Amino acid sequence: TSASASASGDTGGAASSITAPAKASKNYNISFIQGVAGDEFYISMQCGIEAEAEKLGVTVNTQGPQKFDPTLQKPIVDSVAAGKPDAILIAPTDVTAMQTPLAAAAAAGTKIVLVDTTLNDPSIAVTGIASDNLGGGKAAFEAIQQLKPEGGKVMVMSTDPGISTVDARVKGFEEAVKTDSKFEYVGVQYSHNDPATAAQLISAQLQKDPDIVGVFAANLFAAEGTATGLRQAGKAGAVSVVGFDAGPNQVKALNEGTVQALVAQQPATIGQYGLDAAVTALDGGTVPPLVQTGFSVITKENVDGNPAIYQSKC
Ligand code: T6T
Repeated sequence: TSASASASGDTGGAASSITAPAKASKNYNISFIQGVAGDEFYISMQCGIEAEAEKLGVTVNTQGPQKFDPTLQKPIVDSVAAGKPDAILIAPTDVTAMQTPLAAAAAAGTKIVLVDTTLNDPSIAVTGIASDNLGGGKAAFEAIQQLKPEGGKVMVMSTDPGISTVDARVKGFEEAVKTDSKFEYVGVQYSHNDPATAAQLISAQLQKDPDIVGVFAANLFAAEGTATGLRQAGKAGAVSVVGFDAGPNQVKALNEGTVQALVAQQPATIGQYGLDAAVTALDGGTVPPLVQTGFSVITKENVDGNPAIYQSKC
């Protein structure tokens, strides 16, 4: 069934992989700037990048802001760019706010590779590598349909507007809900990537709509807070939750029955392809402008030992 283990197939014209070069022609100096530090999605991506860097013989330095916030990420970009690295792999925290700093770094000769999130104008970058986020949002709704075949009210817990990944997931979910008249969409809440805020927002929404049957939590921290809020409201298990991402906390919530399904991305692969793209471009080769990686759906049935679960360290 589609909720047990579906890989995304439709790349909408994007490439689905990047060919790895055998070795870099020299030891390039590459920086990886995460969307936020301490997030298992970006930790797993870092692991993929570092493993590939070792294979190709280049040096990678990783850092990330303390919050998923362009006002904190921009100074990191500016200071990294001032050191004129050969390439920057980055998950921009906002499609608009990160455009100018990254365009400036590109204009100064640093190759930019967008990993996970993108920009309003990604043409300043060598390539952009991301999950099929639109398809992932649709898969999240399909999981809710299976969990609640009788239908009812559903909502989305997102992080912030202006983040390409979660915006695409919300859109994919919303479009899918519209195709099934048994379901009523009560809207999206923005939790600013803060689990405590997500927990507050979910309990407020449950006061307003006590008959909500399903929640799509659009990333790791939205899912964490949604699970907490439902537990506090005594609604854990009664309301079905499908979360994006599969960190240790989400796996715990799945096993406890607070969350029923997880859409797991492939962060290590995104990182690996990002590093491959940077080295290929630095050595004068060409890479596809857009690469889309897949996802899988994890439930209680297939969670044990599932290789798609994110890492907390490499
Ligand atoms: O869902 C991932 C990532 O894809 C998104 O852009 C931001 O949130 C995460 O890092 C999970 O916390």
